[in-house]
Amino acid sequence: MLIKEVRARQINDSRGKPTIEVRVNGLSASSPSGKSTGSYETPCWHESLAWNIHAINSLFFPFSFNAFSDLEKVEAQIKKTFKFKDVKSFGANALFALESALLKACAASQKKQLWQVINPKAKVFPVPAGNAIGGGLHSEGFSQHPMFQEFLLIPKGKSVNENIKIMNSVYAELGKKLRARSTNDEGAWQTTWKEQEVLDLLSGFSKKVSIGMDVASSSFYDAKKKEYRYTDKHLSREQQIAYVNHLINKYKPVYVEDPLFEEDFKGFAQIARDSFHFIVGDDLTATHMERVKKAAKTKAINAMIIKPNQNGSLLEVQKIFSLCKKNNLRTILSHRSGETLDDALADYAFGFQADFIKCGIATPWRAVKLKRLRAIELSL
Ligand code: 2PG
Ligand code: MG
Repeated sequence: MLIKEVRARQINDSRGKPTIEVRVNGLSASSPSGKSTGSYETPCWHESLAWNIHAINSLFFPFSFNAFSDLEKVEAQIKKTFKFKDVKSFGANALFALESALLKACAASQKKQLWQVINPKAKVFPVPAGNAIGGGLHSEGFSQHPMFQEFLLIPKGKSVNENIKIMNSVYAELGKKLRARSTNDEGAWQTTWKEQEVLDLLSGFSKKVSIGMDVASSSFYDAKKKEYRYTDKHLSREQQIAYVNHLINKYKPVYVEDPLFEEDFKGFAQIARDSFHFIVGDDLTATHMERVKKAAKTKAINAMIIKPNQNGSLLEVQKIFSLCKKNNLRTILSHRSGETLDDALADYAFGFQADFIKCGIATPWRAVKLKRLRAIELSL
């Protein structure tokens, strides 16, 4: 494929915040943005969104683009043009949208699906993990909410199609039981219920779904006082570990994300050690190669969240997937709380053969990704 036209422009995400959309030969891709961001994420922009839009519109691509590995040429060109040592200096959101648009255009030019450009042999579908009841930073603005950021449904169906139906029906029933009147940033039900009340409610659906939870504990950890600050209690590190272990034993979630703050690799390992479930790093690992290596070496986790726009480079994202597989770490490809209507996440989850895809349940920004995953399943 000849790269004929590359255009970047500003669009709004689901929170109404500006982000980037890149169009390559008429095919577009965009970047989401997080709210409970980890300290180790690559910054979204080099200087600003405006700088990146201008930079992409003036980039010169003196080569053709025919395969995933041609991203190497693109990254080399960016480094050369802007004299960067590391391509991520370009900004993760700008780099991801550009690379994603190039891959989409490449796929279209070869009459392929996006996932086929990543891995034509992909076979196994990721299990959706859908945020059904929310709290934490995603429920900012509501006076009372659980401290945990996400309570996820992990459906027990046999196909993507069946799993989506299960998630939708359980999500609707939960809304009624909670008498919920609003949803938060990710379309998860807003509630005043506390963690254990929510977990008790979810346990009632155990025939259809398993429970996942994103504690996102960095968002309520006070580093000076070394305390996890809940509205009704302040827990020391040891108390937080005991609390999380108690919840794990009682509710048997298949997946617990960021149970401790983002620097406590040792604490993570203490929880993960005798686990039959997945202890997941998100803020801990931040889709950052060095952090993933450290987490693998210290056995801090047995699964991790991968967010392409936490890193920016899809080449590195591919390497991180390989590293996870080598170290027997399960992978969860994830959306962000501020999303766009881009559905490519489904292709990346399937193409990279992630074990799970975390992309929400309700609202157009989330549903579009599930719809795409179902379309891939139907096409095979
Ligand atoms: C998370 C994500 C997505 P954010 O913490 O896992 O659910 O939130 O995009 O706000 O970082
Ligand atoms: Mg998280």
